[in-house]
Amino acid sequence: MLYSIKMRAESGSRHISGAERIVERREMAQVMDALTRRGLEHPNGPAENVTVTVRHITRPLLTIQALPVRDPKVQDMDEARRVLDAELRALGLQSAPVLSLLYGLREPMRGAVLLHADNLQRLEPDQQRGVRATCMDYTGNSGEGKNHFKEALCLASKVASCPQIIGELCISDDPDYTTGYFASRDRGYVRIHHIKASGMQLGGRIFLFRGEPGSLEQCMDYLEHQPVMVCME
Ligand code: WAQ
Ligand code: MG
Ligand code: MG
Ligand code: MG
Repeated sequence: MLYSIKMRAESGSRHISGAERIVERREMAQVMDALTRRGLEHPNGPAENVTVTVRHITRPLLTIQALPVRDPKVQDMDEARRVLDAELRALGLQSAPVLSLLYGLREPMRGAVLLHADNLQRLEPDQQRGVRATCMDYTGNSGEGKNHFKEALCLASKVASCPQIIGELCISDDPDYTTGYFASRDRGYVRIHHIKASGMQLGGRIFLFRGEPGSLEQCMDYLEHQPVMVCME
């Protein structure tokens, strides 16, 4: 029997941090404790409340491979911009409007912008919240500490496996974490150092949607509810 355990930490209405695991019954107490501590001790805190939710998983699990990782040399924000430009243009997108949306996200969102790749319309039902990619974990996760890279690779691998998502852009909302990424099935997970200046509260994600109009529901259902285990091998 498997359980989804999700943690979110808030201060008033401000989102501070979130994390999740998929675990067996015997691991539950220890994982709940670790996630609760993480919510309380987050650098964007202090958190006023931490909510931990446990849900029995009923849908069949999907197991996927982690995206291959690329780590191009990027030494400043100009070079980061050029890498982002090139990745977006390779998808047939104009990069300027997408990047100004990404860098213009000033209100902290819990989820991502879901952006139609061709008409650049925002598709999230709730633009303040955004769309969450949840219900994923690594096979054999030891749960040791917070690792931005590993957690992002898990999320990005799930998101890239969604048939209607052609790419993802991410900037951490942690002020001192200045490495972000672009990810897609074709290009893999492209780490982008210096995606933002150190000390900036700025952060956010954009999922790029391309699909039949009727497939939007399916896409959001997959991102939010399909349990996915990610293999590192
Ligand atoms: N689903 C969708 N969007 C999310 C989710 C989620 N589960 N979690 C966070 N977001 C959005 C939200 O708007 C956050 O403000 C933003 O993404 C950034 O989230 O290779 O730490 O958790 O070293 O701050 C990248 C690692 C780390 C790069 C990303 O994101 C590397 C990170 P954060
Ligand atoms: Mg977060
Ligand atoms: Mg996170
Ligand atoms: Mg964060």
